[in-house]
Amino acid sequence: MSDVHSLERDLLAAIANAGDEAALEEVRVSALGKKGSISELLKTLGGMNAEDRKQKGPLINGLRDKVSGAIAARKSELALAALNARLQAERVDVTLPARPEPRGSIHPVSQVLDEITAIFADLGFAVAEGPDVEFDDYNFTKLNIPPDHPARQMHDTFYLAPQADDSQHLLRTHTSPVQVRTMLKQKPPIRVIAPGRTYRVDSDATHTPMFHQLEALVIDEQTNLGHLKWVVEEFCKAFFEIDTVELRARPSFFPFTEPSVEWDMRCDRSGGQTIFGTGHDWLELGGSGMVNPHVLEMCGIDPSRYQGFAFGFGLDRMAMLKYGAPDLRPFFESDIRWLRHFGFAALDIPTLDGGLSR
Ligand code: FA5
Repeated sequence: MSDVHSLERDLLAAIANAGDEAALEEVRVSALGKKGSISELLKTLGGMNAEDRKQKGPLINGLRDKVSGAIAARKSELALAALNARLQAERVDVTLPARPEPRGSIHPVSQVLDEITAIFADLGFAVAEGPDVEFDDYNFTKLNIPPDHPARQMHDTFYLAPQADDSQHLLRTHTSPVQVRTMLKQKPPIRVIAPGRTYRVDSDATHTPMFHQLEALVIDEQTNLGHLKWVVEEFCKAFFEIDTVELRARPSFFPFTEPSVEWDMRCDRSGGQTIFGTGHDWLELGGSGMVNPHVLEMCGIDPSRYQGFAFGFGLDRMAMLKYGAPDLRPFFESDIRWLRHFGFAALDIPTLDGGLSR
């Protein structure tokens, strides 16, 4: 029976050395397959006499059971090892960010523009647009600033070469011509904002040749200065993300509004940082007023029936104030370090419910 014992030793060693399931299967077939070494031994039992069979039967059957058991055990060992190797290879570090940080960012002016649009949409205003290259007539004359009016001097205008028909084009010096465009094509009630690019020959820490304004226009039958104040107040609360604001109205002059009012908002600059809503300082917001009846008339709206208000604020100035940028010029210099510092995450879209600036 030494051949049974040596076969057992050889087979158990081969099973232990099988490095993967394919090698193990080879050992199984060589031992327990149709022509395998153990199957051949089992076949010899039939030709034995009863005495030999009684003696060798349990030995050979025992060998078969032992080898089958060893194969099954090795098989699950190999399966576990394969699984562990796969888990190791496919390991995911869940502490890593899901995707790389986006590399671009939203410019503070675009951010402020989105914030303002969200605020005014909530107040029921539509967004109106006009071109950057504007007619002199819309930028000035229909706003009650005729060709020889001194107010033209204050606008430091970029003029384009005169047209063949002698009409004059210019880069709009304010967003107020969008008032004209809106009134010429839309009948009251009118409730629009017109944010956009504007141009003046001007450059210092708080003035740039290209800048942005936010225009608002409301025309209806009963609209009055109280409504104007309320809208400015609600806008400031939402924009500066504070619960109370205190406004100061200063008399002013614009040819296209009568009376005209400049608005300041209470703030505190004592600590070197601007805190909105409290304190002893005032922050300038911009100009406004009741639309001059003469402008309504020139834009085809009956001033005996309709009246309304308009305001025009500096949008870049508002971005400077809200986000603490001390100088306006870098806004338009495309310095990547400035943009990284003052930019906003691309997917944080400002909404009133979700938060404007987060
Ligand atoms: C106007 O332009 C009027 N159209 C505003 C208005 C509209 C009044 C409707 C009444 C009714 P003003 O020239 O003051 O007004 O300019 C408005 C704002 O634009 C200023 O308060 C300032 O914040 C901003 N601004 C003016 N010039 C520049 C500039 N060069 N760079 C940056 N911001 C400027």
